[in-house]
Amino acid sequence: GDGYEAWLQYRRTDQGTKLKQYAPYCHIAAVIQDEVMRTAVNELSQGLEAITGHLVDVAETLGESSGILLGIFGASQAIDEAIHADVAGSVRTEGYAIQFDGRTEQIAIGAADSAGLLYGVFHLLRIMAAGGDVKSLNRVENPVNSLRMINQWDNMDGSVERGYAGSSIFYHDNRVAKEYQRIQDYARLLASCGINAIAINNVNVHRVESRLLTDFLPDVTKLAAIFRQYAIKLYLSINYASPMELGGLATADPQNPSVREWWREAAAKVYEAIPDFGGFLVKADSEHRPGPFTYGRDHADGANMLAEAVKPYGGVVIWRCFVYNCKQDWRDRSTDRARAAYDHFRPLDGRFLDNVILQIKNGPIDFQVREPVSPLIGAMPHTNQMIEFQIAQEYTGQQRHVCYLVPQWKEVLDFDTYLQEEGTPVKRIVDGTVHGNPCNGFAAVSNIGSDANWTGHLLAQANLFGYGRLAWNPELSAEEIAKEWIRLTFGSREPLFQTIYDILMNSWEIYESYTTPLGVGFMVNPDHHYGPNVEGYEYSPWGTYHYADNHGVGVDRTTATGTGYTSQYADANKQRYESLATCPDELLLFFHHVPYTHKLHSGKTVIQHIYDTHFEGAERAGQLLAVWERMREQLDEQAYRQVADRLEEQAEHAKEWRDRINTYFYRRSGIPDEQGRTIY
Ligand code: BDP
Repeated sequence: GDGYEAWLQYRRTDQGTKLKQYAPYCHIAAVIQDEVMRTAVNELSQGLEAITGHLVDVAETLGESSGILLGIFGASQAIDEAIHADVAGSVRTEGYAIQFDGRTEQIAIGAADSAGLLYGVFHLLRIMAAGGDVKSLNRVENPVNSLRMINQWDNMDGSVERGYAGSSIFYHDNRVAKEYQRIQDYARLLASCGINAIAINNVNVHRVESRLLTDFLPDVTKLAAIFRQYAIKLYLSINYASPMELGGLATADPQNPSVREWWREAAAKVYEAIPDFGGFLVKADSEHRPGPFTYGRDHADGANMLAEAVKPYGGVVIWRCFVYNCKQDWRDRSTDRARAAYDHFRPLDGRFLDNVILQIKNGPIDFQVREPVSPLIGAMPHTNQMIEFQIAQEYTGQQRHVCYLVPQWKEVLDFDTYLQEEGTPVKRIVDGTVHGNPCNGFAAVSNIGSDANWTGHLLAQANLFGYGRLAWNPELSAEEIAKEWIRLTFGSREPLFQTIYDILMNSWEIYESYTTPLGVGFMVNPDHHYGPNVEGYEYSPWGTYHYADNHGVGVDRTTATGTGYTSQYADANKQRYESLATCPDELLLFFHHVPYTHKLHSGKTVIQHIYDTHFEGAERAGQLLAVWERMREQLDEQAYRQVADRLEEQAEHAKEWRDRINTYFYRRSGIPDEQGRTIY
């Protein structure tokens, strides 16, 4: 097919055994209490019909019959009988228990709320769609993170900022789209992997999008209703200057009473229309966006004003920490962009209201193929924080190259911050356990658009799926998630299964090897960020440099001789990055400026490492195409073509990367390749 069904194809289990195995479950018992529960029951019956080819009946009870029982603890007697009170007691908000009873041949899914039932249904369908065993089911699942959010960077003109999969499914021609089916299908995809929140417009809010809060509120209300059916809360990105742009006020100063009143009224109207509205997402004082700085106020002043406005309704303000001086002077090495988020926000710890959450990008700069973990994460014990990832592959091949990002996110989540002691990983900060903050979780920039297969590159669907699964449970491995996604999307036939698995699992390493070396970052074309550009940002005011000259390359961010960035980490990490002896190779040029002849821990010199990885990376990119071509017979033509076209482009483009980067460093260093390969 065209990929539209993504991982929810519920492919008919072709083997007779499986068909037989699942046939007894074509009876569902549920007393539908609300619309989310209705969604769960519909999903389950449609899924079962697709998988088994049998008609499914839905009734209020099962009686003696085999089947599937859905219910909310305390509200369904059947569920309370089927699932022991101790088990039920361990199920928390949005969680579920799922269990098979051999005596009655019934599968029971019990939850504390209807969202939990929906997640339980998707769990069961994941197993059945992959032909798994249901008779051993006996588990409790609770989401590790309470907020599992998606950020759309969609604009009302229909474009998507950093969108690589067509245009917006939410807007066109400066209107909210009426293609509700598509939006509902998206909600379903998101819910199926555990997402429970969405901000539906770009963090860069232009004048027209500001009006989502006012003139377009009736349309937003419709969208909220669609997402509500899937237990997903809707949020809006807001424009800090709205009191001026929409309200005609002379200022947006957060201390000004009329400004505060304007926001209170705006919030009241939104909540009147959408009582379960999530809240506001804010990019302020960043990349030319308005914010409290204009009025001599700080981010706490700015965020708290909005937080007060949504507080009476249980709303939150998600305030982004992507704040830096985008007009800095490249000669001024004391203004290191990597330092900015920490320098701006750390001093404000304790000043934010408890319904403000700071949203922090995973790295200190900007979603590069390799960055250290942002030192701000965990560094504000008295402030709610959440982590921001980018599913959209802005700097990782723009969904024209394959790059499975889950392994990268896993490294970030497992990173030990040492903020309390050894064993204080990012995932425990983000889930709220380390500092005991009430609000926390994951956000990520979506990678979907109007393309039939949602993500442009079919294999990029794995990133959306993987993000949701990881937000639900960061303990899942990148390997497990990849396998799950492949099974659901392509089935488990060999050698196709293993081939796709290998492509995904190697893809990040391959992409990194032919692009920017050793953590230096940003050797991309300005503006659109696709493809190599050796000095595109080197002398621009955006603060993202490699400082390559004839002697060496890399940014000295040490405290001893550089920008002092390393001091933002807890001591163990500071020491590790500060010293050449312990700084990991893959981040060397992020932290140090070294001569080309510097020896890495791998034993290679920096320059030889650059040559070797670039030659190998481009070659491996070519092999991806070759292995895919061998899978032709096993795939349907559309799926085959979609991926083959992209891999072809990747193979060609990887050569361009190789040649541009190698030539640049060859000319800079004057050191030839040890292996005598031709450098163009
Ligand atoms: C950068 C993008 C830019 C976004 C910005 C952000 O290039 O388009 O607006 O991040 O996160 O990665 O606000």
